[in-house]
Amino acid sequence: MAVARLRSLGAWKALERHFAEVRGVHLRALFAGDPGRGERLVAEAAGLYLDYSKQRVTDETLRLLVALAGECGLRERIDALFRGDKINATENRAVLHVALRAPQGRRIFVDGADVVPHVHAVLARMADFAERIRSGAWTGHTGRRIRNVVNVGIGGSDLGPVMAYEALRAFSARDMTFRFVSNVDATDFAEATRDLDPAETLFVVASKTFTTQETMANAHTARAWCLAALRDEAAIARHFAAVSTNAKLVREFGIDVANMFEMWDWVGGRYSMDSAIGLSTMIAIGPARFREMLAGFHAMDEHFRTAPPERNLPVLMGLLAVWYTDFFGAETIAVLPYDQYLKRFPAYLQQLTMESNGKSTTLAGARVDYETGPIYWGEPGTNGQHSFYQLLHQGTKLVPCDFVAFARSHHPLGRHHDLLMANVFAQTEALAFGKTADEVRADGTPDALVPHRVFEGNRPSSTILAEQLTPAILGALVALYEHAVYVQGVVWDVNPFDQWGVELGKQLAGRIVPELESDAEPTLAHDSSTNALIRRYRAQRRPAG
Ligand code: G6Q
Repeated sequence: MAVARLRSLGAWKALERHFAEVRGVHLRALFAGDPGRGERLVAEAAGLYLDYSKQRVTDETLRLLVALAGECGLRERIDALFRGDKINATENRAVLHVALRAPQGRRIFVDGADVVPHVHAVLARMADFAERIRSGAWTGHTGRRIRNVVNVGIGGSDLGPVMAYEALRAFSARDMTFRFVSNVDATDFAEATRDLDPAETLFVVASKTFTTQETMANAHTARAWCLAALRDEAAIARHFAAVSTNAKLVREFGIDVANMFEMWDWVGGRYSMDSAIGLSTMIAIGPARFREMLAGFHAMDEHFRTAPPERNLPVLMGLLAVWYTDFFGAETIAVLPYDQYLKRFPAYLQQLTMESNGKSTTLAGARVDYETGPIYWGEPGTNGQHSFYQLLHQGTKLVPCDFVAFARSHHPLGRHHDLLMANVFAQTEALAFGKTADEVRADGTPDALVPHRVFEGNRPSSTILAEQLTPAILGALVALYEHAVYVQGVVWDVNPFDQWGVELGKQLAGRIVPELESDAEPTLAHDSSTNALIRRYRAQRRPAG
């Protein structure tokens, strides 16, 4: 029987001993003992500046974490990723999101065929289509130009597109409306389309498999919505495009394959925002900006592939997550973007991180005997400060934080940006250094209140700072997290690229649907709770009388 081996590695054992020595060391002491720490424990790449000096690490911690990565074979695993090896072993697939942003002329092989020319061919087709929509050269069935684009997809076929659209709104065609329908809850479709004119609306049905229940339900509803107004099957060809690997099902749905943009099984859903799944993004920001975004991804890819571990941003961030998860026992990591445009970034990261590393079986099939993927969560600042930051500062849980901020705002209005940035810096400072009882007393605080107003500090954070949120910077930022997740996966010895954990619920729902839809009272053979819930739903779903 396979056995998880991580805890038996020399570097792991050394980290355990080291942790016992440093767990109580306060960031105040680390900074006091090393005046240059704030300028030393930083790294920079692809326009991103990472300050990790406010993390609870010493030089020795970093050395040992890098040694751990070495013992886990990180170098070879990075090479395997970029080579196109079938590192998604449980699905026997290559994992080549890096090929999606490889410049022309790079050669990356899957099963003996260079995939880069295919990537660029699809990008060129997308660019042509996007330009025609944006310029008005492409018209709807009645001859009106397309003003609304609705992306219909879920999971990896939704979260990337919606996050990127929101992030890059400042670069988007402002005379167009972009909406995203994902949930099988009809409210999502109804609210997204209620004020749209079908004659001016294009649906992009984004589904790698073209079988996903939610997306197919929404796509069929979209079709009916379109036909109810336009009353002609021929309209579908003007109002629907598809992104998929499955031409057969796209054709069967009635979408002209001339409007289908291809992707490949070596692109994982949550790693697909710069494949054709990004078609809505490209229509929003235009092909040139889209290419800038890809260049940002690629710059981070190159950094990840070539930089030494101690200066490698994704390696450092991945290892820090391991340090907190497995040694400090931290269960969550907060991602706190101080930019309103990144409001969907935490949700995007939740899929990227948790669907990737929320695993408990090693590649060889053993049950892990250590903690893996932490829970990622967050909200844009400063809103969170007036809500959950209380727990970050004074709660009993250790929550490492990633702050993300930009030197220049797209909206330099009055004092806003200085106020915003003052808050970022203040939060990282308060978390790290806190406020001692003596300092609280010195403010004149009555004795009884002193314990309530003490901030222990020693709460770790990183700050990621960039000049401005541009397409290239967004690309670099997403690639940073993609690769950090890979680093974690390598150490935890899990496959970050499958998602078997989403299957059981799908299967069971498939069995329950007919039980809900049948007219006759079905014979239910679930547990007593599920049976009772189904019965109650059937009894209550029609309004009385
Ligand atoms: C992501 C997952 C998943 C997937 C959705 C949509 O990595 O595989 O979130 O993206 O289930 O799948 P389709 O694109 O096939 O509809």
